[in-house]
Amino acid sequence: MARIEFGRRIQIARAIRACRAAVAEEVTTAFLARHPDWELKYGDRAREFGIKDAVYHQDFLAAAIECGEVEAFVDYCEWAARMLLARDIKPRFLSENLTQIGGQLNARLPAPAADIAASYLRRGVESCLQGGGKSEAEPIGKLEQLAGVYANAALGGHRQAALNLLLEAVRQGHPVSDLYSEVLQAAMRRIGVLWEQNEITVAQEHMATAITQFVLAQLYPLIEPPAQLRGRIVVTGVEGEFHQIGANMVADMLEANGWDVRFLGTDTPVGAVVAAVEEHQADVLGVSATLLFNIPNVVRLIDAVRARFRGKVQVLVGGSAFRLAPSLYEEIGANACALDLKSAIAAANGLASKKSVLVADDDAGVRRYLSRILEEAGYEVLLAENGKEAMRQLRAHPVHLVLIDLVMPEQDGLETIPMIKAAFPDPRIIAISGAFGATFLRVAKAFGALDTLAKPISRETLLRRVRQALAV
Ligand code: B12
Repeated sequence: MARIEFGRRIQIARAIRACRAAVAEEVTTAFLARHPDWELKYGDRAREFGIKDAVYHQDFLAAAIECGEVEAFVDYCEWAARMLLARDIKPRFLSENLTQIGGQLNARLPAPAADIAASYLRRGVESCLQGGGKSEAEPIGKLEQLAGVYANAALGGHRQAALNLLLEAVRQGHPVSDLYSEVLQAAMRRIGVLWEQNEITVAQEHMATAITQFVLAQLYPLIEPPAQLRGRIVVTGVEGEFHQIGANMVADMLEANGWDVRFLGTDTPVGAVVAAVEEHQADVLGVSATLLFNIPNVVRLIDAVRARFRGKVQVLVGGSAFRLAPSLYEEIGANACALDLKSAIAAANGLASKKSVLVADDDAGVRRYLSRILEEAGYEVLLAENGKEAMRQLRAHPVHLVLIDLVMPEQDGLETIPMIKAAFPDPRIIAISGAFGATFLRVAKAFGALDTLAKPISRETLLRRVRQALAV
């Protein structure tokens, strides 16, 4: 299926959210009428939980559609099937509910939206009927055994013992960053699976989480930040998100890498995050989201940050919500995305070194359009209205990439490209030209342009090709 445009996906997700409560009521009432034994077995909770679950299924459905990733919904259905099975509820009941939700949405949404929802629900039903697959497996690291012992200590409520295990590992020379990812993260994921499989109580999970937060706070003073400052960053979990440990680890490790960090914890309201970014004069905002259905809040936050600071503040997103939606961050206007501790630090460090792009075009409207998109994406933009001015700018500033129009007065692009190549070895060149410029663009490549773009140029294409050119 062709990828549906982001704006359209948001509309479909909104339409689902708008009717999810009514759909949940209908589906649960019909379900209990078909299975009267459920009310006998579970009493009033049958209805209460039925409605809650049906809302939940639709929240994930809407979020997966918004992300444009059917696999994200499949992942959710597999997880839900495993969860229910561990509580003696067969996956066929889940698939029955999903099918009924499909029927209700079909009656309430306009046909194209209903078809999309139906295609996601079909995949979800297939996956849960196959039994829900395996729980998330943690890659086996060298500290795996320690992670197991730590998880047991935390689940047993042995706070001091849990801390001692890690302090001993520090004494043995293990870097704190390895202990964060290979022991604490691995243990928390293991604890998640045990909770999913109904093998531990919610109280045990809460206790283990509290112990891990305590241990993190004891390890933090052992971090020695370098003297040189890389930049200023605010890190927060998005509004609605209660998972905090991942963002906390990222904040600590950024500090260990020379960032001046303000960590806001999690579930921070959009306005408060914007105010904190302003107060801290942050170069970067790091946003954490674990649950897929919190993505709309990430979108709201990024929109607010863009409205207030335009491209001055770069946005780095991360957390499990992005695991199955690798290209989502670009669509929602973030500058980078990372899914684990090491790549989070690498991505933030990458954002710290702003890349500069020179846009040379004689059309003021085109210069404005391209520079707005590039600035919002975090690039520093220089402008020139002909080849001569472009050469002057290149002599005055370090430039990583030149976007150059081929037909310009005074000195055109075809003449300027070989001059740039001869005088400046560094900048990559992307030649741009109007609809009839295909031949010009071919010649531009022969003259040394790395890539070419025919106008009109969409935001997505521009950002993708600029990023590709800068990565060479
Ligand atoms: C502890 C926990 C909770 C605690 C969190 C408390 C706290 N103070 O943090 C509480 C009890 C609040 C909780 C609640 C819920 N939870 Co919970 N929870 C967990 C658990 C066991 C551990 C989370 C954790 O700390 N992981 C370790 C950290 C280090 O990993 P991480 O968050 O992924 O972070 C890393 C990366 O993602 C990345 N990263 C993270 N943030 C950022 C930010 C930036 C900027 C960058 C660049 C990178 C980045 O780097 C981090 C380090 O490598 C997970 C299991 C799991 N697999 O994680 C379930 C889990 C996430 N929870 C789950 C669920 C379902 C829930 C609830 C819906 C349960 C319920 N019915 O109430 C609620 C939802 C609450 C909400 N609205 O947010 C499911 C999610 C399933 C799914 N399909 O989405 C999981 C996977 C458990 C499971 N296996 O079933 N939970």
